[in-house]
Amino acid sequence: MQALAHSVRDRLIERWHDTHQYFKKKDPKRIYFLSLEFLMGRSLTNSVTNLGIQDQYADALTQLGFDYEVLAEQEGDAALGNGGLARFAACQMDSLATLDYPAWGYGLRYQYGLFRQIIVDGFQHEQPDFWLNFGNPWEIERVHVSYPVKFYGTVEEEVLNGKKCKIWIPGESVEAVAYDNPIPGYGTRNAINLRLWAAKPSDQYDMESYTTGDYINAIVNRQKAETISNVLYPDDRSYQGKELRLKQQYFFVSASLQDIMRRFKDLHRSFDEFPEKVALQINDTHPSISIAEVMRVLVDEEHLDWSKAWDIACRIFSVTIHAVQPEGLEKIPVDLLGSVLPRHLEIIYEINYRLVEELKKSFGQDYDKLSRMSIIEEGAVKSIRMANLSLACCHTVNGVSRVHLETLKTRVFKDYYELWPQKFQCKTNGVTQRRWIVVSNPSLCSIISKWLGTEAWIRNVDLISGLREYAKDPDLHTEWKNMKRVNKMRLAEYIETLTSVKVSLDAMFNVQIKRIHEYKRQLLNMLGIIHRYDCIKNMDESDKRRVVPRVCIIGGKAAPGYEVAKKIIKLCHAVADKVNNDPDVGDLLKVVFIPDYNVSVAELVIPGSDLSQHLSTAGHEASGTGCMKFLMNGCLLLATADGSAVEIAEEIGAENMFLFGAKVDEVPALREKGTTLKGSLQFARVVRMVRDGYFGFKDYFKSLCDTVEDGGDFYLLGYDFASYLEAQAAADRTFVDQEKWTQMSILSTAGSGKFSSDRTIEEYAQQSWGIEPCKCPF
Ligand code: C3B
Repeated sequence: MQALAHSVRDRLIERWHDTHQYFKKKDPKRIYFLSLEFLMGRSLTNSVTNLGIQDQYADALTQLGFDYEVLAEQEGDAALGNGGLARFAACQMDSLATLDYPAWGYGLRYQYGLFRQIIVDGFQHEQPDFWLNFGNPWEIERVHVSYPVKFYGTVEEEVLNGKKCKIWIPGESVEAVAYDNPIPGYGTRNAINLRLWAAKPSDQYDMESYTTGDYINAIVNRQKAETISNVLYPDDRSYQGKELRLKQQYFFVSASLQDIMRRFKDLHRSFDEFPEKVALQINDTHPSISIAEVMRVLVDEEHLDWSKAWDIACRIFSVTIHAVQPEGLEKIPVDLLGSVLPRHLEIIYEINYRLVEELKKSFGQDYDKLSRMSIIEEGAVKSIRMANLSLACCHTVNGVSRVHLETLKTRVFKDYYELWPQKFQCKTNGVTQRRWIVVSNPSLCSIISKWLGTEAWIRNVDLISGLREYAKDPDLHTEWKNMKRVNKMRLAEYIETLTSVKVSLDAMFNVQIKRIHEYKRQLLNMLGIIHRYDCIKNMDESDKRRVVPRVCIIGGKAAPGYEVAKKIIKLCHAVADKVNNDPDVGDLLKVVFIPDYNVSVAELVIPGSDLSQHLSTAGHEASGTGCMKFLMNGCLLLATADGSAVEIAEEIGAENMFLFGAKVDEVPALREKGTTLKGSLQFARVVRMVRDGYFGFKDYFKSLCDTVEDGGDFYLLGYDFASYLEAQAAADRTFVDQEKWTQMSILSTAGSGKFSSDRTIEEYAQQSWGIEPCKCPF
């Protein structure tokens, strides 16, 4: 595997090198994509596919006595991210390369990626993912590309050319060393760079300690520097103002900006041209400190006037918000920021002062509004609102689906939207068909190419709609069903190896895989399964014959400190234990929890699924990208009208999916009703079964049951339960009619074109970044 990877890497490096020479020669405007997380998964299969050398490699390996697929399976995932946000960043990199955009990704090279999930007696345990144990063959260490990153210290005033200026006297310096990861495009010579920074001790500040004789402490302090890039924070929504996290953010932002500015200065003398050559994309609010850093460099180091520097900053930055709730937006306590980055705090105060002065011109003395819009949040813990810093500066604020943008406009950033409506744009997410069809579902890939008579859809996915014409063709149906069966067989073998549960290929494979969150409502899924189990238990033999057999597959990680999510995982196991061993049920129902869900598990599960579930309470899922991968693979969707599912329904027709539940605009009123809102009797019955210990662990599950009863049902499981069951029943009825099901499946794939990240990237390039393709000649 290592040898194979290195051989492929050689091919990649040639292209990557040529691409960068070409970019250097042409000097186009570049997009720099700053993200604290990238969930790349495996690289081998994707690289070989994009380079177009899979057949040659497979043949060569056969001659050497190896099997390409077996070797490919050996590769571990690069899991430098938590969930949707990070995987979306990875899809965007693939599209940027494929569409020949002059792009760079910048992030952190964590030594420990997202934890590995181990299940012991049905409980989640976390194990460290030291993914670099055997080295990472895909990266190139650039020992000569390194920059010092400074922290702490004080700010002093100095007079320079008769003008007062501030200088930051830092207290600590850490070296950022570049590790480059080539990202090949498909059907092009272009390969772009994902540059990840690792922290290394810096020599600069140690000399004194050595000379004062404190040798041991000097060494220990050197080593401490490396901890900055050690570990990825495993919670994807709540950030508790931790010093290490702030240091991680500033570390990668500072190194990236030094790199970007060096590249710019190699060819340009004046920062006036900076916005013509540089676009900076902030992926969620995590890298927002880059705004203060650009201001610091331009004002303190390049000695530009404040207003000139601010004008430049406002023209280069755009941001994408992925959160839905204001609580999901990062805040940093003022004391913490002031201690770690004292000069940046001053700069943020200055930005805020000028912002508030400008706001007063529009809103007068409306202090409530001013305080909501301020970058500084007063309160028990005075904090910096990183989202407001981004809103104040960025020329574009992107939402990730239409529903999400509406939420940003009408709730989360209402005041800002009223002030600057032109900044707000919708860029519905997408996923790359290269990884999610070509690599993970080769049989489907061949079918699509055969029926369309071309492989051009792999670069131009709009062509996939051409399948609609054959949605009723019996020959296509036969091929489609065979493809699905083979993929189900692969998945069934995987399930049996992992869990010892044998599943029937005739059953409907019904899947929910994603991070475990209350708003994603895996609990609704479980309660639905319990209801189904309860019904089967109460049936006579003739009724049982009409039941559509189901394999219910669930996978996902819970943040280590998220108790409710961990209880949901335990409930899946407790129910699975009972159901899978009940002779009354047999093949009619199986429940499987797939441990350690990650990108490569998704690549196996998605092609083998019949139905996928996206159950978020309406208004809570910013977009969702898992649903797009299932859609491309012809799995039918059972979903709430939330996030991108609304747009999917428009593309494929609502009649081709199973929609249910309260709508976004109904949710607030339903919540108001609170305790008066009772779930159905069926709902009460299944919750009672859990409460009464039917699946064991009575005391442990009590608090879980409390979350959905007694007026505490914030995510409206009780309210949506009846329509959820109806949608499930509709899925059963359709599944019995295999012709209809297959037709819906084909129409799903055929309607998935809009949800390619290629479309998303084109929109970003044209509407936000103002960049043009720069295609390296072959
Ligand atoms: C996720 C959202 O939860 C998804 O709806 C969305 O599809 C993706 O981002 C990509 O836009 N998200 C996440 O994974 N982590 C966050 N901190 C916030 C949002």
